[in-house]
Amino acid sequence: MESETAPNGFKRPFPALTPAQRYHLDVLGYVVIPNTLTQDEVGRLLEAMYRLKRDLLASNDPAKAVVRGCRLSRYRPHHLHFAHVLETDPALFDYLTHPRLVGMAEELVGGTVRLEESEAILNARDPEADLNAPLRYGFHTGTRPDIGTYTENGLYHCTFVKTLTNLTELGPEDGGTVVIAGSHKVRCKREDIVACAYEDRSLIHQVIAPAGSTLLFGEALIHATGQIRSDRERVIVIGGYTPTMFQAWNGQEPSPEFVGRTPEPLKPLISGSDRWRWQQRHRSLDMPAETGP
Ligand SMILES: O=C(O)CCC(=O)C(=O)O
Repeated sequence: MESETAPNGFKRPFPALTPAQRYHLDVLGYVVIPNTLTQDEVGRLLEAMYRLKRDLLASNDPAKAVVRGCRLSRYRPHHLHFAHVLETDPALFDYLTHPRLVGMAEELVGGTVRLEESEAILNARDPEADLNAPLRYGFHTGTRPDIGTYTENGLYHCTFVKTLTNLTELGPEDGGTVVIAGSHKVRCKREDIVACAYEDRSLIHQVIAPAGSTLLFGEALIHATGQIRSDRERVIVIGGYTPTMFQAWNGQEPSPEFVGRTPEPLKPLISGSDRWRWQQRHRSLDMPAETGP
């Protein structure tokens, strides 16, 4: 298998998924790849996230504070949602430009990508949640099957893709992301699909994975934050990727200074500078995954 080595030398695997992982992604709309990060990478990222949390909460008004380009888009004592973590720490930059993870995103997009957003969530059990009530989730999507998805070589592709990596272990009670399996292809009203999933809860799949594992999915899949029922805090880091001609999420465009400091081979990924020079690339199901150097 040959790698995508752009003239600028940023090498990532193609395809990044094994045929079985790709099939899982096609059928269910997501795949969880265990242990994509080493323990050292997870440790560096956790340190960076705890430092960022400390620095943001040290401000007089954490809901409005901006630290190293990052702000809290959701601020409740048990749930912090960080927007634009890209510029906050080299560990986050390394995560968002991780060749294997970018390769996974490119495989699902079907071509070269730009970073569209960089986020993180640090959450714990909601002290007000009634753990005996039937579970309800904040189900949502970032695109729709008839707008943001297409088929090539018989395989599903999506133009808005996320990699969610958990830095803490996720057991069944630890609030891993939940998804409605198969909803990435169903062209029906979202509320109707959600109603079906509440009626047959086997359709709701939850991430259970060791720390350092990555959930890959396209944003047409209906998904939500899971419910934490344990005493364990959850920390996840999120990369959003789109074709190169798309825009970054509102308020998540990298600063010109940061782009200026970014190594040349990674600039198109970080800044979207390739714009309409999008290079499409589609695998077939039988291609084995390219394993890294
Ligand atoms: O908290 C989670 O696990 C879900 C995050 C999410 O909904 C998203 O990144 O779009």
